[in-house]
Amino acid sequence: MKKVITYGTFDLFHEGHRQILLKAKGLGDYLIVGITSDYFDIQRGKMNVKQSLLERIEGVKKCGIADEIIIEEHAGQKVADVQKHCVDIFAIGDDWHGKFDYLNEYCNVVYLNRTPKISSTSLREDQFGIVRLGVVGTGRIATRQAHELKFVSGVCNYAVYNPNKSSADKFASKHGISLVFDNYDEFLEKVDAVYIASPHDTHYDYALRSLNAYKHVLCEKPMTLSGNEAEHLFSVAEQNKLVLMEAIRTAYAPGFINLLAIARDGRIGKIKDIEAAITKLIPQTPHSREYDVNVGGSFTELASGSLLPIIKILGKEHKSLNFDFFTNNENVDLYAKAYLKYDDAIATAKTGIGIKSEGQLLISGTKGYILVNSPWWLTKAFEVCYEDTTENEHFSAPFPGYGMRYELADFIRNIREPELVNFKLTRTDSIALAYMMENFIQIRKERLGALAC
Ligand code: C2G
Repeated sequence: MKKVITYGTFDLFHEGHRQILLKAKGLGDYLIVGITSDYFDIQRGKMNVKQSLLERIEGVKKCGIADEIIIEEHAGQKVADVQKHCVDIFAIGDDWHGKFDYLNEYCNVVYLNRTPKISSTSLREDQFGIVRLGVVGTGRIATRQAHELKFVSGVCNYAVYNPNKSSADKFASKHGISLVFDNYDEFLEKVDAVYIASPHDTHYDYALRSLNAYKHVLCEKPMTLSGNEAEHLFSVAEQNKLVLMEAIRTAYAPGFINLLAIARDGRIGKIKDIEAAITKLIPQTPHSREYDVNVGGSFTELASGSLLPIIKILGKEHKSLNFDFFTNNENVDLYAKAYLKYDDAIATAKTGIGIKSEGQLLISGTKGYILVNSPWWLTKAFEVCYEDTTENEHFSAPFPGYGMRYELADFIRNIREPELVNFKLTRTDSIALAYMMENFIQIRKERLGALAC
């Protein structure tokens, strides 16, 4: 008996899938279909898959062509599958031409003609339309976002806004965006959603105006510098049935999601201490926004990231929050340390723009600890360590490019499917972070007052 194997995601099973399975089956007597697991798809950068693994299996089963279905869970599995199932032929669509030649060592590799003009991506787009995204701000982060957006389907960079028209023009021509505005209301009329990447102190106003105009909002961190403002934005979003998300890329990264699950599953015992540090030396120039007297400083710049694992693991009900910091002559913090006390745990979050430190994350428990080396906020890999080092475990996950594609994909998914809960960075997480920002700014101000007396 000649055995054939083929693989795919088979999202929203369509005629192209049916045809390829028929052609594959026609090459032999018995067809094995490998269906990618949800996690493997995320790992290999397929972020907009609509159906769950079970639904996708159901789609393949229903067509009645497959003799056996297996799950593809990781890269490199194909070789093992071919050997384990004594496969004679590996078949795949010719969009993969040449990619699987290495399997010729184990079986015959056949690339089959792909059915034109149909794909899961086009079906998803027909079902939901394409979200027209408007970008607010044209700096470094917006540039990264424009690059990352290319990896997310169902969305396009449609318009750009900057009060300084020539900056917007430059950005638009660099990224192929046709609509350019220096008038915010006119800009809002043309888009379905906005991505706000302007200076911190403009976030609230831009976000509020967008939500009032019934536009979904993805806002760079920190979303606001006051708790009340964050609460207000979320209540307007809820009233107008809109998605409002804070863009902290770490919160959406596969490695970080995995890290949270492992930290919570009890293997390192009861978690008693978390230390998280993010520092990034930023040169001070006359107009650098990071050194702005009112809203600049290491804490507003970086603490959304360093506080994230603390609130995600220990929660938002801390008993106390205190700060130590060093400032420059204008009272802008170059380095800050936040100390959080919980009923049964402690934590510190370090940030620096004028003082450098090791950017690691250390989570200490009664049975072991988790160490994520610098730059931990990408969470590409981490180690779970025990007293008996032979039991140490290593985990890794992808963080391609700038990693913003994950938050963008979740944003688009939440717009299309509002019933899906965003557990990665919730409304209460963002509000808690905004109150901590406010708290820090207040203390920094008070210290300046005390020094002046
Ligand atoms: N396909 C096709 N015609 C289409 C669309 C898809 O022939 N119009 C084929 C693809 O070439 C592939 C199969 O259908 O052989 C499954 O496609 P996807 O679900 O898009 O999965 P893919 O990402 O190609 O997975 O390990 C996974 C595999 O390497 C490929």
